[in-house]
Amino acid sequence: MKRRQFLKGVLYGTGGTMVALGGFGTFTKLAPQAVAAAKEEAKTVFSTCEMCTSRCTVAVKVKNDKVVKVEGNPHDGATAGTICARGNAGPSLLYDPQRIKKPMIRTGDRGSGKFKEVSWDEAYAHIADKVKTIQKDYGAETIAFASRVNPQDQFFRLIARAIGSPNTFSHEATCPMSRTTALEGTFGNPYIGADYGNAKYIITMGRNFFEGIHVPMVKGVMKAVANGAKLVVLDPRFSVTAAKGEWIPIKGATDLAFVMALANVMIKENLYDKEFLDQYTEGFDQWVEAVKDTTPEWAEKETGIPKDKIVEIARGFAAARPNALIEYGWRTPWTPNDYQLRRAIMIVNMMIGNWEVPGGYYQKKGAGVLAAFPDQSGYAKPTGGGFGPQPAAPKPAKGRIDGAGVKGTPGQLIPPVDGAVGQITESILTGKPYPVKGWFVHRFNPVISMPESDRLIEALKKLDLLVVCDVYMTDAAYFADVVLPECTYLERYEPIIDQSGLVPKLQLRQPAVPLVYADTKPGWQIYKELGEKIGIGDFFSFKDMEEFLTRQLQPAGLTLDQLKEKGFWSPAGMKPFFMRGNDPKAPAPPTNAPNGKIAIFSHEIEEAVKGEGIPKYKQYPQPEEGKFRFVQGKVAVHTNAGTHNVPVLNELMPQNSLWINTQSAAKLGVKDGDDIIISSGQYEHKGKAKVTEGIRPDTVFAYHGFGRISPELKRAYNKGINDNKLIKNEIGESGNVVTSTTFVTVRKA
Ligand SMILES: Nc1nc2c(c(=O)[nH]1)N[C@H]1C(S)=C(S)[C@@H](COP(=O)(O)OP(=O)(O)OC[C@H]3O[C@@H](n4cnc5c(=O)[nH]c(N)nc54)[C@H](O)[C@@H]3O)O[C@H]1N2
Ligand SMILES: Nc1nc2c(c(=O)[nH]1)N[C@H]1C(S)=C(S)[C@@H](COP(=O)(O)OP(=O)(O)OC[C@H]3O[C@@H](n4cnc5c(=O)[nH]c(N)nc54)[C@H](O)[C@@H]3O)O[C@H]1N2
Ligand code: SF4
Ligand SMILES: [Mo]
Repeated sequence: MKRRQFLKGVLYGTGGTMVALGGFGTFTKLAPQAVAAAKEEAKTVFSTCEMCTSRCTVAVKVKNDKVVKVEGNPHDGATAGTICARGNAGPSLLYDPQRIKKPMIRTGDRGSGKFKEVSWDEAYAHIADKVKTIQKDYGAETIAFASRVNPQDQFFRLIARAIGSPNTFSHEATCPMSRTTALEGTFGNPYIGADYGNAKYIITMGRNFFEGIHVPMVKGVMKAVANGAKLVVLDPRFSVTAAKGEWIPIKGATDLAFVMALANVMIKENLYDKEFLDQYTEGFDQWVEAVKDTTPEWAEKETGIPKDKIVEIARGFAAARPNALIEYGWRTPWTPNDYQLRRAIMIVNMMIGNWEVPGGYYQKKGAGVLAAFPDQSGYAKPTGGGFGPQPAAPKPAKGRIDGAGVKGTPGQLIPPVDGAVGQITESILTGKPYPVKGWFVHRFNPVISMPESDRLIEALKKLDLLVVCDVYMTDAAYFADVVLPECTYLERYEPIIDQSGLVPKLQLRQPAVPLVYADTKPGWQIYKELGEKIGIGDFFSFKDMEEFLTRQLQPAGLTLDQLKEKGFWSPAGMKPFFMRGNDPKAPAPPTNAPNGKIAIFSHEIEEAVKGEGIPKYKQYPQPEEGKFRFVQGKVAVHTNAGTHNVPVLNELMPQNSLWINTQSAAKLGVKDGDDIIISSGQYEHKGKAKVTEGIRPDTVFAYHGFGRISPELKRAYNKGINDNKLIKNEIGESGNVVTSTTFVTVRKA
């Protein structure tokens, strides 16, 4: 098999993937079931994957109430019926005997690992009791709620609303928050997508499409590359994406200098779309002023990229206008002011007018957006809420601990639906602005996912109540008072998932099989029953998910049975809708930003922090001799900190190692595979070295999510490096964590 085909199979797993993966000896364990299924007809249940939050559509093959295989959904053009290796591993999670099977209450000290199994009723009663005590002694606002964004958030967050806590958080500060802040400040909303498939020139700053997988995006970028698009990859290390394009090993934390130099060249050489800027944007003059001195010569010193290369990229990018894009990033917490990098990226994008045209950026086409276009509005199907009438919620007695969303203050940069989740640790430990006493955690593993694991654990030990709902006894669950076992995504319904892009798309998650472990429950049921026990049951005014989903679909004129047919709904016959299409003069409303113009100068950001309305370069330190910048990223066969204990994925990759450049390693006397100690000064971690040419000499890299702390994750426990043990808990300017500014030293163990 050619290397390219092989990699394609391994990374993107199709029906044919099993063959490729069989080479690892891992999936052969599933083979007897798969063979049996092939002989006798398996039924197909169309649903949505949750092995990561890309949430691809899937076809689940079920035989005698057993999942025998998960495949891509052949009806879905966006994935072309493919899924990745992790999506394939769904059954391995479903049938893992190490899943938590019953609710548990802690019996020993926090971190002692001593728990007893209890009934759901006992678990709810214990939580309700503690909630009431905290409410009485300290106020409901001292109970924080944090989850990884998921369709069941509406049930989880309803507990907070109904008891009167404003402190709800998502994981987003660890992930795309700077991008969200940038998009809101520029376009008035973050629901902006990119049409990779039709792009002729793609520049990506770190965004690693082929390891940080989202199948429709992977398909788009592969299509573009296959059609001859240029792919320029700026990354301090040689990622799989870099291997598919031109690798530019940029110095970490300097990307903004590169982007501002592109703008400088494009303005000097008149390589931008003046008409577009006049018609659709405001504040370009201020940008011209901001980049007048950010020359390629200057940027070469900052970024380490030769000036001629910067000029070449600027010209190549502009020549492909408007069907070209600088990728806006996904995990975007490189530096404290990362949001200004994302702003600058979008400004340079707008300089070539790549807005609402093929190969450019676009407003996602949900029902609300389509409704404004008479020739498209027929395709719009607005969904509704699933709850019945709601009682009035108590007004929180205090504001949020992170000041998110407060106008006229720096907190305005922090999207309040997500919040600066790093502030929870700080408020527990410092009591500022007021202490956090209770913490509910759903589908989120802060101990591994948030910086400074040791400090976070210290904080968890101070809580009066920690409730964790997960499918495993994770590193966070290990310190909890009460652990609630959710069933997996293959066993439950969830609210409608809106995945609209250039066309509307409503996805369904539905149970493929009955509960594997009878004492696990879906999240919606857990929070409904807990709400009833706490005395806020009136808020959960729906009987079950069939009723909830039916209410959601009713305004759209759709039924649950219709969604079950293919697992999703998209309007038949609708073509990808670009508001401007190929007509550069189209009088389309481009954005819902204030003033109806794309905000190159952002009044909102200026209102939050004076002087920041236009991005300006901030220089961050570079590592001195003997130190390395520590960066991290995704690997194709694992998800964040979520899959390292899933049997087949653990077998594929049980641990990580620290990438270190060949010359740097030689100076330290470190050889490939050596045991090493990595030190941040404050914290140390043991690990193994991977000596490679594929990284800058001043940088080291580790795949994220390893080095697990909970001994109950029996396969993943203590294997590899937990990056967040080494990184400080710093809250960036838009509420983001900061993961690319830590310096470490490395020595032989
Ligand atoms: N297989 C797989 N797919 C996933 C996930 C997964 O865990 N596994 N997770 C999903 C999620 S939640 C997300 S957010 C996306 C993330 O997908 P991506 O945004 O692509 O994120 P990462 O892989 O974290 O980071 C990509 C690269 O950033 C580089 N980098 C670090 N610092 C800098 C810097 O200062 N400048 C530049 N230019 N580069 C830098 C790193 O070396 C790394 O190679 O992937 C999603 N898809
Ligand atoms: N230093 C550093 N830190 C990082 C990153 C990095 O690259 N470097 N990556 C960051 C990124 S991009 C992200 S998105 C975050 C991700 O971090 P998290 O938001 O914590 O997400 P995951 O690790 O994907 O999954 C969290 C938990 O969900 C559980 N889970 C899985 N399925 C279910 C389910 O059906 N129900 C329930 N209740 N639980 C379930 C998993 O077992 C896991 O414990 O981490 C971030 N942290
Ligand atoms: S990218 Fe892979 S793991 Fe993530 S939702 Fe899609 S198939 Fe599932
Ligand atoms: Mo993420």
